[in-house]
Order: sequence, then structure tokens, then C-alpha cells
Amino acid sequence: MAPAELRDLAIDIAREAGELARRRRREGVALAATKSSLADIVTEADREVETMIRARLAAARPQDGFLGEESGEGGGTTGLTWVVDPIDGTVNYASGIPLYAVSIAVAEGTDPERWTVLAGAVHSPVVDEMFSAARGEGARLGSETLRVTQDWPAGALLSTGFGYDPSTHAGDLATVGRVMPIARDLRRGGSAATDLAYVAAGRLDGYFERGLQPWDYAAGSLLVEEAGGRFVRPEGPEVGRRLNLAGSARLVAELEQRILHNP
Ligand code: LIP
Repeated sequence: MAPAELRDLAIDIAREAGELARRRRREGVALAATKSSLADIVTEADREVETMIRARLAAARPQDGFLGEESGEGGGTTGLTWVVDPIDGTVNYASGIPLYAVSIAVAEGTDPERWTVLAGAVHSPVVDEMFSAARGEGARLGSETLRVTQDWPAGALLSTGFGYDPSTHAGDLATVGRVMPIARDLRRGGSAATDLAYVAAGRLDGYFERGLQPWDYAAGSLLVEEAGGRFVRPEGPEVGRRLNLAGSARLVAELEQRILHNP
């Protein structure tokens, strides 16, 4: 299957998954469990949506691999791995904040540090926006071609996120302090996939966050790259909480310099 066909499959499933997530939200959200901390939650809808996505992918692409936030890994024989966050922005979703997205990507390879993302879709069901990309085919919002911004004359509009572990917050706030001198303002939306889609669409100039999981960034990273930007995960001092950067090549270089190389 060509990347464009994989993209179209991701779009179809992401739309169906988004409709299910919205329906469950209207019916009322049930907390299913907590993960790394009391703040790190999973809802019954997260699990149900991922189960639906996994079943649709198994029917369409039975030999492909799978990596999902809620149900983990499933081996494949084709060398392709579907990487799924059923509801990115789970805390927003559970709290009734309408900023969450279904993120579905497919990569060649199984190792997030070495795979090549071939196609992806990030669907925001509340505002009915479908961001998608296929490698070599560009990034789109619906049928509109996306491009990252290349300059920030009024200061860069940046976005970031914070982990669920309060012991990491002081360090993350210090990181914010290092980049604010070039920023116009800072947004904290609560969904990495949405933040990356907004960078691809030029709504944000750049994004930085530590400690994302592959399913948070897989689809959004391709959106940014196919929109003419860069998504990088430079090695830094914090083991286990890799820094993720997205934006134009110039802004990513500036962010990396200020965050990692500014004493
Ligand atoms: C979320 C990310 C967000 C991050 C949150 C959380 P989830 O993913 O999209 O950027 O700041 O801590 O990791 O848990 O909602 O799928």
C-alpha cells in the first residue's frame, strides 16, 4: 500500500474513532484506571476507542504490527507498525475540555528512535478538523495544504506541556524561562498531537515538551515534516524524558540552543 493509501485508511478510521469518542463523552466519562500517577488517567472511552481502531486495522491490514497507548504492542510480519493514541488529551477529555484528538500513524520499522513514519492522521472531533499526511505527499487540513511558519517577527507563538509527575515541573518551568525571551506567548493545550498539527498548520510557530510517548507524537511528527518543518528529539541531560521540538528548521535550532546549550 502506498503512503497515500495508508493515509486515507488512517483518515477513515480516525473519523470513526472520533465519532465514538464524542458519543461516549456526551454519555458521560467513566474513569477506568490511573497509570504513572493519580493524575495520569485512562477512561473507559480510551480503551473502547483503541479497541475499535485496533479491530478496524486488523481487518484492513491483518499482517501489520500495532503499538497503542492502552493495549500495547502487537507483532506483525509486514514491517509496518500502526501507532495509536485513541484519545490524546485524555485529561481534557475526562474534564470536559473540548481539546483532544485521535492520533493514528503508520511507520516502517518497530523502534520509535529509528522508524520512518509513512502516513498519519490527527482528528479533532469536536471542531471536526482532520489533519493528515503521507510521506512525500505533503500535509493537509482537509484538502488545504499546510506549511509551518518560517519567521516570528512578533515573537514566536509557542506551545508546551508538562508531565504528570510534580517533581519534574520545576525543571520544565526553567525550560520555559529559557525560551520566553524569543516568545510572543505560550500555549498549553494538553494534547501533543494537536499541538504538532497546529505547528504544521502555522497556527503555532513552535512546540517543545519533554517526556512524550511515541503514540503522542508519531502522526504529528510527520505532519510537521511534510509541512516543511522539523521534528527532533535531541539527547539531553534528562534521562528518560527526551526533549521533543517542532517548528521550522531555524526555530527548532534556536529552541534547542536555548534549552539544551544555554547555561
Ligand atoms: C498527553 C499529551 C500532552 C502531555 C500530557 C499527556 P495523553 O497525552 O498529549 O501533550 O502534556 O501530559 O501525555 O496522556 O492525553 O494521551
